[in-house]
Amino acid sequence: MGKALDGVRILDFTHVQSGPTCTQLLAWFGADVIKVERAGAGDITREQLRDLPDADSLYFTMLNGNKRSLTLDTKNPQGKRVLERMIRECDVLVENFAPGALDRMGFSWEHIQSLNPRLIVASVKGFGPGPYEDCKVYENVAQCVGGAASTTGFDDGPPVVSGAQIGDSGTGLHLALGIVTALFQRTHTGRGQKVLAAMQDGVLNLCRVKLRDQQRLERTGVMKEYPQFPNSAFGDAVPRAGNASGGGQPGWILKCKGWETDPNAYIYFIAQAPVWDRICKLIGREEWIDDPHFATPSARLPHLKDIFAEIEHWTMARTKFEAMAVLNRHDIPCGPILSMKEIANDASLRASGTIVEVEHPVRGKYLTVGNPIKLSDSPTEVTRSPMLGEHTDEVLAEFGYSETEIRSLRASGAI
Ligand code: CAO
Repeated sequence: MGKALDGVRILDFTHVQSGPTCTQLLAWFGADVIKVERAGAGDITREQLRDLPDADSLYFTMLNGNKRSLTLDTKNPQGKRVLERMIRECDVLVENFAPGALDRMGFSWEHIQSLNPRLIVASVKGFGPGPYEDCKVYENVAQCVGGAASTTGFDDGPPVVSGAQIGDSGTGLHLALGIVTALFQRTHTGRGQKVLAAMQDGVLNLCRVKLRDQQRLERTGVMKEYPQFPNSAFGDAVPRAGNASGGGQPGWILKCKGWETDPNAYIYFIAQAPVWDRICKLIGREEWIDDPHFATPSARLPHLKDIFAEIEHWTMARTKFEAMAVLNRHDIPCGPILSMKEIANDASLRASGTIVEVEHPVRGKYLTVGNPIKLSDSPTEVTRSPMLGEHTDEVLAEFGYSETEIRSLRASGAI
């Protein structure tokens, strides 16, 4: 079966996490992703957080599957000529260098356009245009400047960053959408274009409910679904909301059996309005169904702490999986807090291809995430990450270089 992006050739100058997530997604959809790395060095993550002495790290292998690796020194005069030839024949160039690096290499937008006006040039940067546009940015910086950190954590503690890599992988997702959209537009216009995904913008896009709440707060001075209500005062900016549910359905994380020794023996419980009567019956508080202090969602808001404390008596008598089974029978939305160990061993995630085991020539078997987006006509087969320069000769041959020319490029230090 063919793949959605069959025939799309991508020149992949990405490194670390944000850009590689984007190009790995495109590779999963069938694009030919040629990862360009410096000989002898490669993507810095190949050697970061190594768990095996001489094997590419899991950091690298889990972000670069389904790609080919070509070594090329783009600051070497002959390397520059190779890059020019590749630009003429590729569809997309993706990069997440520090601001200005592509220009410093001699590949300005104007130069690239003169070589191939159909090329889409896609970039991740920390910030969009403005006072910080020249700054380098990593994941947690993006979470801090995009509104995630100030709104995550508990009210009486400092800002907290999330384990979800919304700055890097989140921006990679945004960029991938920008690229396929630009490819679609090119089918009408015949022209390439620049695609920019700034990490600050990507994080803010994922935090839009907090920008919503900022405006609600400014208008009304209070947000009744936040745990600060009704006992603490609100300031002038959206506060940290602990584990309160962001939407109109109140939720909280509750202890389950074993919480004293297991840090993940908890469940997220949503006191959804349509099933309020079932919740009351289940926890033995049937009188709350008609009690005017508890009967309606707005009446319940000032008592959420007490309500969840009562529900917690019920959850603490069960394991998180027992609680989940019973709650689901009653159609009450909930979610056990799953550890990474539990997720790694989850049979259904493996069966669906969301967690995949692949074989690597140096490190042996390793687990990686598979494509979280399933297309019925474009199935994803996850393959291992490439060794540094594994495909240099193969790729150069496809771009018309003879064996003699490849030997001479190697002698010059260009590849
Ligand atoms: N041949 C020759 N030179 C190459 C090359 C190649 N194949 N690949 C990279 N280089 C050069 C670049 O041209 C650059 O040279 P100059 O500094 O002379 O312009 C140099 O290598 C370093 O590239 P860099 O600036 O991107 O790398 P860094 O380690 O200094 O910064 C990072 C890393 C991530 C902070 C920066 O790239 C960045 O801010 N990127 C944008 C935001 C981003 O994606 N951040 C997420 C990273 S994941 O947490």
